[in-house]
Amino acid sequence: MTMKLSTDPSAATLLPIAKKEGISTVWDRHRAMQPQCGFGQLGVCCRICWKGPCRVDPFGDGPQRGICGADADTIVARNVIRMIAAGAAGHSEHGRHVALALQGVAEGRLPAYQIRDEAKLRAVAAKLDICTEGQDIPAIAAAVAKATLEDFQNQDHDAPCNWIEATLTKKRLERLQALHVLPHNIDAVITQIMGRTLVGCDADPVNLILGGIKGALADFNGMCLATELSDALFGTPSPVITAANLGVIKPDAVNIAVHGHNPLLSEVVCEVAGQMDEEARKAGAPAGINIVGICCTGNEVMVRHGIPLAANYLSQELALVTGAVDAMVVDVQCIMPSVSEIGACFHTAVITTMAENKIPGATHVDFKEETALESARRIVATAIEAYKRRDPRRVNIPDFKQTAIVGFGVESVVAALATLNAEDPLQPLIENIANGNIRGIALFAGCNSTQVAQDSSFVTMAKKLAANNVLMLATGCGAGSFAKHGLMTQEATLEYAGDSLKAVMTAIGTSAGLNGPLPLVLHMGSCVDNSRAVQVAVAVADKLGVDLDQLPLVASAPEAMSEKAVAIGTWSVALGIPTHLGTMPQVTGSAKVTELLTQTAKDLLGGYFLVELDPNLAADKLLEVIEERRKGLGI
Ligand code: XCC
Repeated sequence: MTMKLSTDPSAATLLPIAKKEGISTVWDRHRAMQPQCGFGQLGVCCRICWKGPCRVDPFGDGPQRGICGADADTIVARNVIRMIAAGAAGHSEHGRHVALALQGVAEGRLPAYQIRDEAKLRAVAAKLDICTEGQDIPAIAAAVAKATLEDFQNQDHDAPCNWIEATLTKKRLERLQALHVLPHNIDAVITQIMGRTLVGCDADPVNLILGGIKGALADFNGMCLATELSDALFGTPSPVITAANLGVIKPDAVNIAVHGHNPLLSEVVCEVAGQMDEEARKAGAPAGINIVGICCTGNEVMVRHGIPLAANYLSQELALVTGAVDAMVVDVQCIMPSVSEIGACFHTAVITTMAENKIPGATHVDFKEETALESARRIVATAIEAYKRRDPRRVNIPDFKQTAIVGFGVESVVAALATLNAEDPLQPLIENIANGNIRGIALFAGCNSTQVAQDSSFVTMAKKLAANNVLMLATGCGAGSFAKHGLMTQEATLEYAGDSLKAVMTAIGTSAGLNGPLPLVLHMGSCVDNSRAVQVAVAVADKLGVDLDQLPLVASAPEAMSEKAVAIGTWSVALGIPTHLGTMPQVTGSAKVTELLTQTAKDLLGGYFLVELDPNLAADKLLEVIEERRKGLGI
């Protein structure tokens, strides 16, 4: 029996075309990979030294220890925390780039950038306890950048990172401090994970997992600073109406897809594209330049500027199969190396931009913040050149796109609520949670995976949770799924929300001037913007005088795939949030590690992993958790 590959209607249109053209996609490669390695799936394959590879026999017949003597518990724990370190490294490096850019702006070295949201910069400074009285904007930016970069440099183990300290509830910080898992320095914590997992180091699975939790919290710290400083530089999201799915690609425009994660490049490309529109028209594209987004770079420019989203992770190759993408500009993370080969089947220029992220066969345009405008001009000019080579007979743009109302940062959620109660904006939200109109809040995050029919688990779970009056937030490719499937619309709220949720969403949306309800799922941004959802939760918890593990709040990554998702899921657990995974985590080869993450964590942290591959059952389980939490609060 063949499994359905994707529930995205664009895939049904484009996969037969890919097949006809002899282009292999992620789904073809998934099929060719079957059966996948059972040892790897269980996490019991160890490749940490060259005496190996070793693997522990899960049935108990063969070897129970690797050559060095490590058992399944040690091997699984080491493997999973190395994934956390990789995820944390990705997000934090992204954060460091943004912090360095802020520093460069403060020093007047980066002509392509400016502080677009001064109020946000001031708010960030206040949050970090930086005195701004009598200081001008460059001075404040310099102080904020300095305090942020300390989180990569501080050598005092007892002094937690500035950002995490400024972000969480007091009770949560105390609880994490007591477990010695508060990070003091992002780089150091990641390095420690790599060091302790070398051959012949930490063999205690509990100690290893605690080290992993610290790494995950370093990931959280990196995300918070990446989100907030990006807002100061590029603007804080506010609700905007846009569109999603491959139908946003235009047949009569020079189409540039921005793909990856870091907004430093895409922001400048968007700006320069506006200036070079006329050149595109002269080259024969009547609609000028059309920027579309893919993955989280797409989410970043979508929530800030309403740039339409063409694809989430699994359909990035299909964007190229439309034959109408003239340039795909990539920065970091989640870029399939196959894109350069597929681009070469068409006229598409696939352009890498980061020195540490190149792809064979792609064109590399080195991107540095100092010369961002020049690089962006080169990229846009390359796209216009490529457009001239486009073969209109090979253009197949699926006629699918959905409206999406996006851009719900903390500030815009609070602003919407303030239209109901200007004095105390959180009060209407809290009241409606307390009286049960909203049963709870679910944060959907994470990727697509070929282990799941694309987008299907997101959509199934969201519809069920909505019917049961759960307020939903989304980021990353989860947000992409909802946008593509029309769940970020007012119509979706009217169609799928339970009666009481619908009434609340309508009251808020109407008073906020949306002429109807809020969209069913609120798009908070990219993967690093999961920190926005935490901020909302912390504000609610503080107001109620409780900690995060008491709130009727759950998280879900129904189609998780990336090491970054492992890091995010783990900090979510560490913050006290029951966290669902809809794909099998590669830890089940160790009963001890599995128990730690799914049960012991509950006592230690209040949060825990809940694994359920069936999205219907997963939604039921999350509803149960929400009710259990409500009971705990006596509401
Ligand atoms: Fe999407 Fe962020 Fe996952 Fe990558 S990791 S597949 S959510 S683009 Ni964040």
